[in-house]
Amino acid sequence: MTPQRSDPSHGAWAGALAGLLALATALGIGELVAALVRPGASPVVAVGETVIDLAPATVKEFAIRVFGVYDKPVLVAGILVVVGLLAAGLGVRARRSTAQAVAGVVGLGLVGAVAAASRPDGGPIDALPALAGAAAGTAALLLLVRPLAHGRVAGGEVDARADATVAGIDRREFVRTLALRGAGAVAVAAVAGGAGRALVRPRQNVTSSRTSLALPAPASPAPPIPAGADLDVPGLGRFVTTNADFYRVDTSLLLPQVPADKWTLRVHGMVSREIRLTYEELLRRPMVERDITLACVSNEVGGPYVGNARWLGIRLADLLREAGVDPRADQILSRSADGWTCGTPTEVVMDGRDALLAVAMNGDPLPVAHGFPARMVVPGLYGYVSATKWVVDLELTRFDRVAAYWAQRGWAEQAPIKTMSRIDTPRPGARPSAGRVAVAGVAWAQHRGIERVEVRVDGGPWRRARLAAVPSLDTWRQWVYVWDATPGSHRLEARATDGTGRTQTGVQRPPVPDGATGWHSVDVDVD
Ligand SMILES: Nc1nc2c(c(=O)[nH]1)N[C@H]1C(S)=C(S)[C@@H](COP(=O)(O)O)O[C@H]1N2
Ligand SMILES: [Mo]
Repeated sequence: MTPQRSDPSHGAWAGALAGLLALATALGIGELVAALVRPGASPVVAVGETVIDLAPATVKEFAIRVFGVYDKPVLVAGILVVVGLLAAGLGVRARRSTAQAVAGVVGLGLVGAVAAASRPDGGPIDALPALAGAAAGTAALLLLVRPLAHGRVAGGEVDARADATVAGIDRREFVRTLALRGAGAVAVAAVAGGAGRALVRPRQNVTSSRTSLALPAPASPAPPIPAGADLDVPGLGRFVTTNADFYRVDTSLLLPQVPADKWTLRVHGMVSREIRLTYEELLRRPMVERDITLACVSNEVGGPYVGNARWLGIRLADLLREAGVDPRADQILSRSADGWTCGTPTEVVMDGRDALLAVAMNGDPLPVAHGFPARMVVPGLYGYVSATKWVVDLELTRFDRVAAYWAQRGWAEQAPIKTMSRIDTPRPGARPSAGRVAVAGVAWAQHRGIERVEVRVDGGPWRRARLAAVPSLDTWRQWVYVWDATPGSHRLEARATDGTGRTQTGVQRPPVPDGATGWHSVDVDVD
């Protein structure tokens, strides 16, 4: 039979839909095969993590600032939109040239395959999910567009009526065929994707490993948190950040799931004795418990990426002394289960501060999102140069030999935390009543301590805030200033002075490359 003249728009929509259904099939099969190979080999996860790795520092900073903790869902959604558009385009193309469309699907599959196989924790076999997905996607696309390519339906109503005898039957048959095949594609996608998820969940889940753990009592308990560490000012957070409220920053789309009984830490490189530590051996060591405030270098002035918790762990310095560190090894290159790396100055870890290999956070085994089963915590250094989560490897090396993950991407090699203060209340745009208004917040300069916080109104003289008590130099410190507010618009600013007597600079600088500077300011309208 002769192909009919087609109404291009109708056929195009059907082609685009076919492309999207083929993509859904490919992704579903990809998830299923990834569940069998390695969850991180999921094409979407692998491409997403590759995008994160390739994104320049400024883009990462932008994403964190604009999307905050939702940066990852936004990334995944963005990838799906881009791939969805490509797939729709290939579907449209397939009506004219199935060869070109198939080449496009194979190309997309190869991108996913290369991304998965080249992940730091990946290998050649990780290419399988994307390749299987591409094969399934190709089959689905061919099944769906064959009728379109033959031009039977493309005409839709108009053409069908134009040739009532044949097309009337053809069209109904065509619609039925297409609907059946489309439903088939949806079913394959849903069943395969769902099965993939279901298979991954129990294997991925280290919950039982976490909850069955008995944490040892600390040989060196944390100094008690003094009464008055919490100023109890409404609008001011608690001195201890709960695990649920603690900020999370990392490069992984799929949290590494490392059961405690599978975990080992290798200490090697420029050492005289290599060490391999199991989790059981780790827990048998004398534990130190400390309150330490963690801060992210990406935090804007006034931003939320800082938190304070009680950590339990062993001293990294003890472990390194046992390994016998070569004095020329100025960098501890730590590596996580998912291949992220972090360079910490050996000197800082060895200088007597409470640099920990931590297993617990606020009395619970580390939450998976915060590094279960073990992570590093070093008071005084930004997280990206000190706080490796899911840590499995410590290599003693030199800064002039290896650059860690963020150092390769334009962030500073070394990054001590900058003295910072934040106004938590009143909030920007608040409308307090005239009279006594509590201006309160937190300030931090880990391991140097906060000696003074000052507040000024409308650029006037700096006034001292009252400081809360703290258990050590390694935590943030709450502060409050009682302001006699007068009606009208006002600007509040705060600045801190650390234990060495140095005052926070007012020069405004962005987080890249080694942490934001400037004074936090809040504008309010007093009624
Ligand atoms: N494995 C791994 N550890 C990591 C990161 C990461 O991307 N991967 N990010 C670091 C950064 S930039 C910070 S600020 C802290 C944040 O720790 P948190 O998520 O527990 O708050 O973790 C650090 N440890
Ligand atoms: Mo960070």
